[in-house]
Amino acid sequence: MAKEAAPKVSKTITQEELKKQFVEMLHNDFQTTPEEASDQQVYEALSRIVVGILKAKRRHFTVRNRSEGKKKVYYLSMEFLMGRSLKTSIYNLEMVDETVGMLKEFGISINGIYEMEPDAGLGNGGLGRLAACYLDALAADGYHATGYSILYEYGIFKQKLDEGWQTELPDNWLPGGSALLVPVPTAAVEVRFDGNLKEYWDNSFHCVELENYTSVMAVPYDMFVSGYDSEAVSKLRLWKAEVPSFDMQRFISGDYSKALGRNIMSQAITKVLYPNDNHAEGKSLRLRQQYFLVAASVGDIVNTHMNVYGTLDNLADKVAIHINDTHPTLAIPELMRIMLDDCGYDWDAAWDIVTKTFAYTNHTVMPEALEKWDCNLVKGVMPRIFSIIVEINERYCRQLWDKYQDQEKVTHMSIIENNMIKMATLCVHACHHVNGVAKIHSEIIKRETFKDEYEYTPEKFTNVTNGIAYRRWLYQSNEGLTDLLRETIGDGFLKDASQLAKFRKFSEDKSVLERLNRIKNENKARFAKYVKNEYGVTLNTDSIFDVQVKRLHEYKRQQLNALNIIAEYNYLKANPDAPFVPKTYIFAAKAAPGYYMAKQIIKLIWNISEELKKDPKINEKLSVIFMEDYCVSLSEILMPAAEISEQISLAGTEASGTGNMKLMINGAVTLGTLDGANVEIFEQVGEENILLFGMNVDEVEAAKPNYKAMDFYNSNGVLRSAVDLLSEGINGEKFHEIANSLKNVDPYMAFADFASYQNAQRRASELYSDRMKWAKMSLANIAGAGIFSADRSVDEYARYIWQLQK
Ligand code: 26Q
Repeated sequence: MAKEAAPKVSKTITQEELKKQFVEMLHNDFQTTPEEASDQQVYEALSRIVVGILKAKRRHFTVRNRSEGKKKVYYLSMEFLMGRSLKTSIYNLEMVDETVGMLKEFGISINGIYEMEPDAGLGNGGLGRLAACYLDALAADGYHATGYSILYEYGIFKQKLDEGWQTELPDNWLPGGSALLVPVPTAAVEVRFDGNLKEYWDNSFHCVELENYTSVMAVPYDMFVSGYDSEAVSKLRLWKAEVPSFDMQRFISGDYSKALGRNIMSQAITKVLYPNDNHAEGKSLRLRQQYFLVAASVGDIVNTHMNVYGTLDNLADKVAIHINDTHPTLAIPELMRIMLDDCGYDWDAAWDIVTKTFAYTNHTVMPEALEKWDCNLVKGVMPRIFSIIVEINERYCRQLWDKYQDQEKVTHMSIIENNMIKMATLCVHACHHVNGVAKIHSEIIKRETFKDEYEYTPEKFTNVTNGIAYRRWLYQSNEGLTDLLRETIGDGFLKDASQLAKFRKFSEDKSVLERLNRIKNENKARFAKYVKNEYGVTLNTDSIFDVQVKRLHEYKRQQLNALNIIAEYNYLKANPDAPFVPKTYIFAAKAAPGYYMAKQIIKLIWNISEELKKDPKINEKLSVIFMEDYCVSLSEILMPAAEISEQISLAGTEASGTGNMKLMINGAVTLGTLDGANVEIFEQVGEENILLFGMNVDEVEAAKPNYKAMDFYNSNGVLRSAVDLLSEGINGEKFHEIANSLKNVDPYMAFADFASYQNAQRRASELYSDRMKWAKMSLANIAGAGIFSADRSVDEYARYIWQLQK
């Protein structure tokens, strides 16, 4: 094997300097010493030092970019699922050795310190984690980027299982999480809600003013994300709602309850993250959250731009604003409002600049996730924004009429239909680019979701396949594999993921393949130890670790996985001594609290797990574990131990998926459908290194109109027995609703793919029996994972959508 990797010397800070700052910080801010300090205090002191370094580095970077007049990108998202930051910052700043060494001098182990940091769970799943990955990648690539979101007091709920039933506990993350936040009260922005519009003419100027509004202050708290081996630092600005001051005027005038009510309403805005994933709930508080985010952010963008350039005329040349799904759509009419009402632009001039500034990413084709807002609600909560949307729509409909002269078509394409505002339609009309998040998804949105819009403005539509901040799941989480890669292909892959392809050369190298197996075994053992500590459950580390971790949703088909496990259980009961490659099925998933069927499916999986435990002979070969509270930190322990990556959504439903990429880069083999980014994983590894099954999109489309689940049920005895067991009871609980839904109304066609899924599972077991062969597949996956780097994704956005210079 090739050279030992040379130790890196930090460009950021020396061990001596770090030690000096650490001792001083503990002394001055915590009145303690390194020897006496608690882990909590060490974590806080270290975090503050790191934040100080990042903040200075960002300032330096900003000053340089400004002096060069470079274009910046602002990424607006209701979610940033950051997870932990301290470790990432220390790795990205390349000060690992210095920090570990310094703490060692005081007998402190760094791993315990990392554990003190709570996850910043300011997101639900894929969309929120993607935003977090992109901040990392933007910095790594050297782009000037700012993310904007909300400082939710409570992030995504903590999941506990009570006999398999999901319960939700509040995620009170701020006590520990605030060590990484920098408040900037001087940059607070006022946001106005409610009220009524007053229109008048002043010297032939049409003026619009809001009266009797409720004022809420948006106070920024900044988080910094360093790029790996880069001068750039991304900033995430999180807005907290604060009431300016108590409305004494209203109180004195006798309107007590209104004064108090508005106060309470204002503070509620940033209280909690909505826990729905791929489901848009039209609640008034959610609408306020969305407007709060965009009004504060656009206000801040405009202030910053005006300070530098003194005009908005060149906004589109210097600023790109990205809208992460439709949730921040109101930024579009908000910028129009500022240009029209505050800056005196005429409509056409303002619209020209706005439409050159915004771009939009679609993340889903699920109809229930496409946002629509009731006109009356929008009119009440933000009257001026509503009137601007109406005007945008009227002008758009006139254009459509001119082109098509087809009333039905115009009505259908209109932004407002049946008294509802269709946010995606507004985005597509106002943005210069619209992209999907994987090749297949970008085709589907052109063909279906935005069919008419694509025909009208085809040039807007493009694809940017998702990517991940891969260093987090490889360099930071899988030490063994990182070492092997450094020894075989050098450490260029840490900065340039495409270099992972060099690893392919070793696909016939027996010693490398054996080493890969050893690394996987070590990671499995480490994970098993974690499971033993947390759950008291012993995992069979000689079994295949088969992993399905993602939000619980029927379209993701955890129920299909469960059905196959039941079928395997039935088989083992009937054939206790038949040869069987042992398997451990690992699940983790949060369900939206109001999603009844999702909670039933969690209960089912938990019950299967318990049922299997009753027969030790079976359990040795077949076991299930449902891990509670899936979050970014848990994924970091789990991914390195995974061998099979379950990506089994019905083709055409999962926009991309990103867990598939995290598992792949850790050497897991995808067992999946041709859906989302699985299609591109297949392109990278070839059919011998992926386990495909099920219908493709065209087959789904053809089969759907006449889908009769019962035909599959009646003709497949193995399937029938598994489904019947749902109704008969598993571990003492009957799952009639799941059974009935699968038999009668299942839009995700689980039965149709069942036989093919079983077949893929069998192939997996066969291949695994030859561990060298499996290691080769694993290697092909690691070597093919390079294109799924967020560094690559972000570079495509920068070049083809935002037109940024490095
Ligand atoms: C909307 C309105 C009101 C309340 C909630 C929502 C809401 C919140 C979150 C709607 C959707 C989401 C999340 C969507 C999401 O995570 N989509 C995933 O995005 C990933 C990144 O592109 C893809 O990889 C996944 O395929 C896609 O499901």
